[in-house]
Amino acid sequence: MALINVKSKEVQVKIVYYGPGRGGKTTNLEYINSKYRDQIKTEMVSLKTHDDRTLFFDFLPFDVGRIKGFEVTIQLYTVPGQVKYNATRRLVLRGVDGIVFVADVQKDQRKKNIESLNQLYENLETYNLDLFKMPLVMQYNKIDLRKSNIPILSSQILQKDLNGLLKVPAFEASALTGGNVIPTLKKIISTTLGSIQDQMF
Ligand SMILES: Nc1nc2c(ncn2[C@@H]2O[C@H](COP(=O)(O)OP(=O)(O)OP(=O)(O)O)[C@@H](O)[C@H]2O)c(=O)[nH]1
Ligand SMILES: [Mg+2]
Repeated sequence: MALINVKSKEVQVKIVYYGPGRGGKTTNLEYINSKYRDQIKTEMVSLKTHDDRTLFFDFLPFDVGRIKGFEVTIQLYTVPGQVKYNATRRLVLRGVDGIVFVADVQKDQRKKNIESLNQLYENLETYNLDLFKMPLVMQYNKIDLRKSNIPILSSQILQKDLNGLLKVPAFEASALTGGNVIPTLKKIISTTLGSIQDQMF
């Protein structure tokens, strides 16, 4: 549940970009950071390893203005996707209000996407949260590779693997070029705020 300060009329909403290592979560936030400078009050915080992998999380606060008299700040986080960091992933999910699942469309990442989604389900369970009730958007990232000779998964396969049961909004995207990064963000913000409003008012 979002952090609501009734006295100062502020709401802090936590959205987490989750998915397998090297899928493009940090690149999503970097693109958002570069496009929405005036809505971002502070610097993007990145805690990374020497080779640019996320070590703990990336953090980007995003101001969306007032809703029903409340000043709403969206806090965007990424998790470290490397398999060994599950304890950290679970920690970052604490208090989550909405999730973007960033899948990697490369064919050789098929199993990793599925494993990561299954682990997300389990990690949420430890907080008594149900993935099926969570505001969620799927992003099939690196779609620009279609133009290369790297084999990629079809959207039918991705939908079947990852979204067959969940049936949430899904976007093909390229965080590298910015394709569909902002539509993904807008969708998760509107879904999450909708769900918070239902709980608040
Ligand atoms: N071709 C292509 N490469 C991408 C895209 N998005 C990210 N990458 C590349 O994939 C690599 C990993 O991207 P990151 O954003 O660091 O991935 P991550 O999900 O944050 O990875 P972890 O922090 O390890 O979990 C980088 O070399 C990016 O430039 C994309 O849309 N297309
Ligand atoms: Mg990262």
